[in-house]
Amino acid sequence: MADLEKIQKKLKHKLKKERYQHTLGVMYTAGSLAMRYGENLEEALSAGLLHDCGKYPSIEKQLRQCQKYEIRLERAEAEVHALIHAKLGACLAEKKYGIDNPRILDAIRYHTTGRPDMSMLEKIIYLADYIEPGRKMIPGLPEIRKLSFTEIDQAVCRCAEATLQYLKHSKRSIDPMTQRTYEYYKTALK
Ligand code: DGI
Ligand code: FE
Ligand code: FE
Ligand code: FE
Repeated sequence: MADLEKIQKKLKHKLKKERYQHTLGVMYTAGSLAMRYGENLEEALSAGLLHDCGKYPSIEKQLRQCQKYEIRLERAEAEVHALIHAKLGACLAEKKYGIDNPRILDAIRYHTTGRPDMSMLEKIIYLADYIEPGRKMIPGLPEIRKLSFTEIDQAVCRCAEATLQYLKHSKRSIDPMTQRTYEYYKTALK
């Protein structure tokens, strides 16, 4: 636990106030889901706390840091700025926050797009990010919140579907992984 507190202090300085508040919301929500599904509590708290640690610098700086750490971004990824912080975050969690647990690093890496056949910890972070108490209310959110604690795969499917709808509606480019996450969970539930 001492480690978690240390990381918390460091992040509080780095992140903007709202982002830090969101981070705490995700940490505690991930903790609750870990209790529900019998996952390792400390791993869930750590992954929740660090999931957006790649988000503190500006996009320009995020891109520079990716170069510095030799993180390979597909062209589409470099163009879709919302996705950079997930890969960068996994790298910074390892290099700057001393996390060497690959389960935690993958949960950070895939928290924005999800991926097919996620581990329980990956699903927990993907959903906690979406449902934490500080998220502004959007249609369907109360149901996804409830589903997260009852039918986690259905919750993932609904979350991916809602994200795709939002991206289409706002005419943003869709990363293939975001699409694949939805397809996988839609098919898995049939
Ligand atoms: O970092 P957060 O804001 O807490 O949450 P996040 O990492 O899940 O990022 C959410 C944003 O990323 C949200 O506005 C949807 C967007 N996103 C997810 N998949 C894609 C995407 N944006 C684009 N353009 N393309 C995607 O495939
Ligand atoms: Fe994020
Ligand atoms: Fe998300
Ligand atoms: Fe987040």
